[in-house]
Amino acid sequence: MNLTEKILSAHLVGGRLVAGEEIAIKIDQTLTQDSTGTMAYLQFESLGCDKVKTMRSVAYIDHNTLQSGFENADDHEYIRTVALKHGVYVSKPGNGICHQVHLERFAVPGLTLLGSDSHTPTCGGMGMFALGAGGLDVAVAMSGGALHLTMPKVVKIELKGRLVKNTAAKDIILEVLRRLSVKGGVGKVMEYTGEGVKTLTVPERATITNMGAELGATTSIFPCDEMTREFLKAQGREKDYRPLAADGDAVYDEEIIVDLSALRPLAACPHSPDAVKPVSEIGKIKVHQVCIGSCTNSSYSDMMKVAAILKGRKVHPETSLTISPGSRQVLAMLSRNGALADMLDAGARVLECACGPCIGMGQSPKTNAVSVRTFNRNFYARSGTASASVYLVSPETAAYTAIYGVLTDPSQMPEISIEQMPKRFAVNDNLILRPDDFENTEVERGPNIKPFPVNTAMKNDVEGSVLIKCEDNITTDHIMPSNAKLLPYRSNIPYLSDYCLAPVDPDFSERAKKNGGGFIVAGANYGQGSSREHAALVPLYLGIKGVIAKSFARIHKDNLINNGILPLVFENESDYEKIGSGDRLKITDARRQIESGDTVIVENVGGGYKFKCVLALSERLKKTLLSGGVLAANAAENGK
Ligand code: MIC
Ligand code: SF4
Repeated sequence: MNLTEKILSAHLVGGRLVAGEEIAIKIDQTLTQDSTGTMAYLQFESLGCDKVKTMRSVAYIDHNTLQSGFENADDHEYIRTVALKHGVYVSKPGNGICHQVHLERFAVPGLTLLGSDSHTPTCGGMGMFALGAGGLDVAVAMSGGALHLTMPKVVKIELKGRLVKNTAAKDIILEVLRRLSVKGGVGKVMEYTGEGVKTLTVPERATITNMGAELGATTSIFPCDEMTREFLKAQGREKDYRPLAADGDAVYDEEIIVDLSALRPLAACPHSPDAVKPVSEIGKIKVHQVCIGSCTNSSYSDMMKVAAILKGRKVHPETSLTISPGSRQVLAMLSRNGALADMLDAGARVLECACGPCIGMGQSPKTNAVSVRTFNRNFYARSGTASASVYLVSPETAAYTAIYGVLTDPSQMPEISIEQMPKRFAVNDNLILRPDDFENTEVERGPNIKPFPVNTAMKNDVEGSVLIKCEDNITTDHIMPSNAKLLPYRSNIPYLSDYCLAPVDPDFSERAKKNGGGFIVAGANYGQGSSREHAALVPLYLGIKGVIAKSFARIHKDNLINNGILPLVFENESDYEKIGSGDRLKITDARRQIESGDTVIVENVGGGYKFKCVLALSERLKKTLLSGGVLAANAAENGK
């Protein structure tokens, strides 16, 4: 068996491990973060479960730590109290980014982890089967329910050789993105093997599994070996170690070979993580801002490399450099060993250990700026400045770029050598609250916590106008933008609804409201990126009945179904060309059509023609969809 099959077979509670079939697996651990967490816990409460049923559930507060008004502080307090009351650990603001902290303190090889954040696969770097999902799926898992998913294909990524001077783990995943694209991983697990694996530390592996999310992959995973033991030991958690690897004769659906020694520093160009080119080919473009951090590249060794490059040098006078260490553990170590002083002396602006600029929480660049970041996403307008051009690179490339003020190829610079793995990390868990210590916590709901919309059972005839026709690769950052102005309203769906699809068409929301809802038409890979369920809840609030696309990203498709919105796929892509914004669509006898097959006939009423869409779902998912989503189905079952 490959490693995926080994872990899945140990967690299987329904179905068979056959690619394309629906399976159900037991979830051992969950994580939430604050911007998806409020919804997840509101939904968890509505499921009526007293204490979480998982081995470990953790609520992180890491995304919106600006607290620019009471709204955000209300969200934090709701999360803290609701989590502790129900047996969930709380990682307080300042403790770090959920994925970095989870890797350090909670990840256990061989277990399953479900997180309400698309980069949950980060812990695959430690041999966990870790998946991102919408808040509702995480709420169900916390209440003891299984996770249902389509059994993915398993891709073997064989790493050969070792990285050469100043080339990094980030360049490995950028190379995979260059080859496979942002849709190349949909329906697949990326399983890393080969002699090159042994040369990579756990944080380096985590950089790779983290950005596997940008491939659209279900998850990515590394074996658990002596490197993993060393990391766990340095975290004081050696007892969690167990060796794990694919069998020598394991079978895979696809195979890819990456020769590490042939890799050179790469960059993802605007506005997509797969628009990858060698840094040397892009050339020495002028750079106004450099941001180092995010859950992709904020580990201790990443920071030590940056500090080593900055030591004794100066940030270019026309460039701003920000650094956000991934966790308080990392920052504390940098402050003790002098690396922090090297960063400050060079002119870096050191930010809080949080997501920060990665989700547009501050540091929006100036008009038409070039911003070079060690992050994982450079989607259009995500930085908060629509005219900015964002490039994604390794910490080495970013640090040299900050010094020279132009995009700089680090392989042309002197070799940096740092201690890759400290013998002992500075473990201090006093920002993690244990639910056992807070048994009698009362849930506090400030005025920012608003009820969320729940759909009703699907009508027999589903009708509406096409409200918008979008291109390929629409991200959830397009559907429901997130930035410093909007993030405080993650628990206020009516407020957010005014901004739905605004980066594509600022009038969309008004049109949807005027029409009393309708359909969204889209190209391929609709809903890629974030797991935010708000990209389904807000359209639901606006009366969206269905999305007709060439294809969908996994998490967003699940979120649509969970909320009773039809995710239809054009059977013939030529029908995408024919359809126009404003066309009136009708699905006659929708319930019967969905129940009886895998396709649905849609009538373009004005156009006078019909076309076929694919809706190949399991019986369980069809039932959920027809009931109006998971919570509506639950309420119907309980006779509410
Ligand atoms: C992101 O990187 O886009 C986020 C913000 O972490 C999201 C979650 C969210 O929208 O709150 C994600 O990746 O799932
Ligand atoms: Fe936070 Fe950015 Fe990572 Fe999302 S991708 S979890 S916003 S650091």
